[in-house]
Amino acid sequence: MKIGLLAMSGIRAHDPKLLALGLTLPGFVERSKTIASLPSLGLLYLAACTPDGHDVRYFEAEADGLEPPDVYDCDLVAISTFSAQVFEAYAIADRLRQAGVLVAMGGLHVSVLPHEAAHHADYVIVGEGENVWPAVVQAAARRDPPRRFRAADFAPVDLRRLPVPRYDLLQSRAYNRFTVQTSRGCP
Ligand code: B12
Repeated sequence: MKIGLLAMSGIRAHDPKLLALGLTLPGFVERSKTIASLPSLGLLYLAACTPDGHDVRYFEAEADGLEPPDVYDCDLVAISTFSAQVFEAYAIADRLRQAGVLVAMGGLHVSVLPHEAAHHADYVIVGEGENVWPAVVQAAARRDPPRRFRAADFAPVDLRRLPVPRYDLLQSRAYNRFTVQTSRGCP
């Protein structure tokens, strides 16, 4: 399968009432061009945990709310989103599914509101993705009907055994920094 990993890039935090008052936060927006150029560590971990035999690519949806056209070449697209970008992520997921692309969604927001995400994704993942992801890929390869996956039903993630995130997938974009992970809190 062709698997696309789609991160929601750019800063979306905004308050319509403050914007209407003229509080456009130019300094924050300028600074955000730097801080928002971090790649999604979660998706790079998933890439590293993808079973062999699949073609994996990393994409970013910019703050214009549009997805890169190449994601439509994928059989499965995994979207990671926080709450700030979740409605854009759902809109992208809806368009992808309409085009016949399978969509998996995970991350903090989706983990808290999986029933909401289930309206927009074929496969909704609750919790840490690494040990669940191979099962999601298998389900997509079989084109299984929509379902929810819970990390709690799989072996707990052992940080000492995690592979190195697939930073090598980030070739086309000039990132100024990369994140690394030293510990995890309560799953
Ligand atoms: C790094 C970081 C950033 C980076 C993000 C870089 C990026 N491209 O991902 C930057 C600096 C850009 C950023 C910005 C913001 N952030 Co921030 N950030 C973090 C931070 C410190 C670490 C995130 C991380 O990398 N975690 C490690 C990875 C491995 O974990 P993960 O992403 O959760 O992924 C795992 C699972 O969730 C799951 N998973 C995730 N996605 C998917 C998808 C699929 C398909 C599957 C199967 C599984 C899966 O599997 C992964 C591996 O286990 C967290 C705090 C934290 N400790 O998590 C806050 C945090 C995520 N940020 C937060 C916030 C509020 C923001 C901002 C809105 C702040 C602001 N006011 O502007 C902005 C929003 C930016 C935007 N695009 O809109 C909140 C989010 C709260 C929420 N409910 O959404 C957090 C939790 C901090 C907090 N407690 O307030 N942030």
